Parts: sequence; C-alpha cells; structure tokens
Amino acid sequence: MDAAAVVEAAGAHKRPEDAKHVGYGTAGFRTKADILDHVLMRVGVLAALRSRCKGGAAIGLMVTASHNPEPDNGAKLVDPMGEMLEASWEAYATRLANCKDDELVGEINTIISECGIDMQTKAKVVLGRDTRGSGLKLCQAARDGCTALGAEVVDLGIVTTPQVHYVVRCLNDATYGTPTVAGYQEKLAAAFKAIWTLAGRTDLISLKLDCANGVGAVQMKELLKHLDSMLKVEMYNDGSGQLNHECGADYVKVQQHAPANMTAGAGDRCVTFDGDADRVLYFFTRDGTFFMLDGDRISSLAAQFIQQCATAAALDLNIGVVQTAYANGNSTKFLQTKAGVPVACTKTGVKHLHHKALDYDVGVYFEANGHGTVVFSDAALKKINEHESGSEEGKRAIAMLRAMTELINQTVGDAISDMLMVEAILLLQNMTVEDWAAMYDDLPNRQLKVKIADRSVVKTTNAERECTAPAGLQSAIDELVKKFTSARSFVRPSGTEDVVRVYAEAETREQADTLAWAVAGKVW
Ligand code: 16G
Ligand code: ZN
Repeated sequence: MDAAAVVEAAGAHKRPEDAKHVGYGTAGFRTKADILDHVLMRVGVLAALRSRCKGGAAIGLMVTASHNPEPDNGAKLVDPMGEMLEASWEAYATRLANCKDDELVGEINTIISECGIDMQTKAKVVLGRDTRGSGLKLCQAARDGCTALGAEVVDLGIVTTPQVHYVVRCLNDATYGTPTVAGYQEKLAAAFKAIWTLAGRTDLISLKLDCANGVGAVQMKELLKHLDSMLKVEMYNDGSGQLNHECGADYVKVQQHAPANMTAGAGDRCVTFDGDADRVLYFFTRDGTFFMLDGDRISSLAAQFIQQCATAAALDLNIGVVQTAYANGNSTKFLQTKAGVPVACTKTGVKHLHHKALDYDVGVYFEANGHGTVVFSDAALKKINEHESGSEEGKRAIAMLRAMTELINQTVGDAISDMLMVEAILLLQNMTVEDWAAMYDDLPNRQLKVKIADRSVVKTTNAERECTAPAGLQSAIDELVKKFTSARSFVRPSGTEDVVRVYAEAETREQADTLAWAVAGKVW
C-alpha cells in the first residue's frame, strides 16, 4: 500500500475531531450529506480493498440516500455478482469510516492482514450517484479513496442503484450483459420488445409514473427512446421539484394516497418509484377510493405467472416465494393455496430475502414496500434455455419465460425492470390492474410505532414473527390475537429508527386497529 497516498487523501478529506459515529447498516451509510466527505473517501478505500480481496473483481459504490430527504446522502457497496456487500465486511466499513485520520493507515493494514489481501492484485470500482446535489462532491471523495489505493474507477455518473448492481455483475460475468448503462437499456428494451411481439399487441400501453423527482426520471427518459412505440408514459415529479418531497414510493405507501402533482383518476394505471429507483408500487382509484398494489401483489402476480408458464411447458421448476412477516396474510394464503407456490418467511431486509430466494430454481421475493426481484438459478436458466416443448402453448410459455429472464434485473430490486415485468405479465395475460387487484383481497392491517426507553429489550425469533423477550410479551400477544378473526400480530425492534414496530391484521379494519393498539399497549 502507498501509505503516503492514503495520508494525502486523508488530508484532503479530513475527519472533523467531533465527527459523529456512523454505522454501515442494511442500507449502507446514511446520514446528513454535509458530514459524509471523509466517510466517502474511506468507503472508496474499502471498495478498492474489497475488489482486491475478490481477486480483482469489480465492486460497486453507489452514492444515494434512497427515499430520504434531499439534504441526506449515503453510500452502499455492491459485491461482484451484483449482490449487497457481504455482512462480515459491514464491520470493516464501520471501523474504517470512524477511525481518526492518523489511524487510517493502521486500520487499512489490519483489514489487509485479516483478510489476507494481496495488494499486487488489480482493483476496480464502479461509481454511481443519484440526483442529489451533494452527490458529485461525495463521488469525488470516493474516487480519491479508490485512487489512493491504486484502484481503477469506472464512473457511471447519475444512475439508479440497480444500474450499478447490473454493471458490476456484467463486468464480472460477461454472460449477464454489456457492462454499460446503454447495455442495460438495450437489454431491457429488447426483452420487452420480445414480449410485445409475443403478445401481438398493437396499441400503446398508457401509464402515469411518479419519479419522486429522482434518478428514475433521468433513466426512464432514456429507456423510453427505445420503447416509445409500445409504452406511453406520462411522467410526474420528473426532477423539477424537490427530491422525495410529497412523492415517491415511500410517501405513497405510508400516506396511502397519490403523490403531489399527480391525480389518479378512474381507469388510470399509476406507478411510483422511490428516489434511487429500486422500489416500485402500483396504484389506482376506484369510485374515489385509493387502491395500492404493493410488493406482495407483485410477488403474487409474478409467481403465479411463472408457475403457469412452467406448467404449460411441462418444465420441472422449483418455484418459491420469499416474504417477511409484514406480508399480508391473504397474499400468503393466495400463493400457497391458489397459486400452489411454497412461501418462506425471513427477517426484514432485502439481503435476507435475496439469500433465501437462492434456495429455489426460481425465487420470487418482494418486501411489501415494493423492493424485490426474481432470481433464476443457473440450473433453471439452463432448463429454460434448452427446453424444447412440443405443443404450441408450451413453445409460447418457454418464449415468455426466456424473455422474463432477460427483462428482470436479477441482481437486486429494480423499479424500472420490475415495472416492465409487471407490464409484461399483464400484457401477456391480457389483464387490467383491476384484474390484478382481484387476485385476492388484502386483510385490513395496521402498523404502529412505539417509542420505549430501550428498544433492544425486544428480541424476536422465527423470522421476527414471535418475540422471546421481554418475558410474557408473546403470551400476552397470543391472548389478544385469539379474540379476533383471521388475526395475526407481531412486534419487532426497528433496524432504522429508534422505535418498536407493531403490526396487526384481522378480518375487519376495526379489528385490525383494535388489535394493533392493544398489542402496542403491552409493549409500553
Ligand atoms: C431497510 C431495508 C428495507 C427494510 C427496512 C426496514 C434494505 C436495502 N433496506 O431500509 O428492506 O424494509 O430497512 O426498516 O435492506 P425497519 O427495520 O426500520 O422496519
Ligand atoms: Zn431506494
């Protein structure tokens, strides 16, 4: 290591004496942008080390704070196959980000020796940023960190988080696609065109899209240049207003109404992305009532479709859905009984779902908040690509599955790719969003936040569906749940806020509310 170069970078991106401690959590680093300069330089250093540790594979570094307000920013690292940073490295990230300037060289050396990193190996880091004003300067800091460690930097500029995952994957696995943003656009466009042709559609699909005033707008405009004969997208919150302010997937999900500047009229098919375009939700209004199609609905649509294609083509595929405790009970019931697909449940957080989804030939996972994707194992891809079906119906089903494997960004949840997947399925099955919504009815549910002195006293097991501490809480919840019909409730400490979250669902809205408040009463 060139210690002098590290010292120079530390001098250019000084850590203030009173710097706040930052932790690398499920969403990477995320805090106020104006205290992140030294952190980003160090994340650049870590990305270079990670690349060498992985034998010179490209590593991604995305500068974003997703759905947080504009003054925030953050950073996330992407591992070689386009997956999230391996959990064991999160501790290195936190250590490196928080050490004093004069401890930096020592910390780097510790990581080098603990991981047995060969510093002669080449290193490559793929940088991207969302539309935040602070992004350019923070990317420069990250670049300085990479350069100090002698890593090559590929700067993608303003891109969505899933595009960084895609490019990283392609650089390390050429079979996945061309490792550029243009390659991403072309791959998705070609797959969607193939589906369009299969469906024999002639008129335009019309959508209203809320881009959260974020990077989704920038990238959708590019993609639409390839798709303008198929999709007519009216964009709202396309960057002229404030990022994530009264708009975006998180806002729409929490508020349960349309974003600012957009009306959802009868018959409108509305879509909303979050600020870095890795989450997507659909919504519409019926008789003035707001109706949301969340991650559970996307999972149900995708899993049922893939299952039906496999059956039509007589293809033996082990398809599974991964959900969290927040999944609506009726979505789970629909999948298990009507769609005939097994459902697994994991802890909240995309990395847990993604990991579990890899257990299947085809793993479909979505969090209710709209983050998710479908992953196909190598064995499944081989089967899909080599299978020959005798019947016309079987041939069509295989062609549909092949196009799906190209259309879906399998590295991570991707709002653009997921939206095209939903459109493709609706198109191929000649379904409206109303038909989609009619697949099952959501059980009324309620989420509450409870603030207590120390949320870490609440401990859970069984994918957060049961609590093991404090003593007596779970039996109290069980007693309450028994009093309601089709009811379920759980509590868990939040990973992102200083609160305990309470979830309850039951047959009626009134029952769900009463149960949630009663359970919250036991947490206080
Ligand atoms: C993080 C997770 C998200 C999860 C949320 C739960 C990732 C990339 N993000 O934002 O998936 O839904 O945490 O937050 O994994 P909570 O622990 O505060 O409920
Ligand atoms: Zn996001």
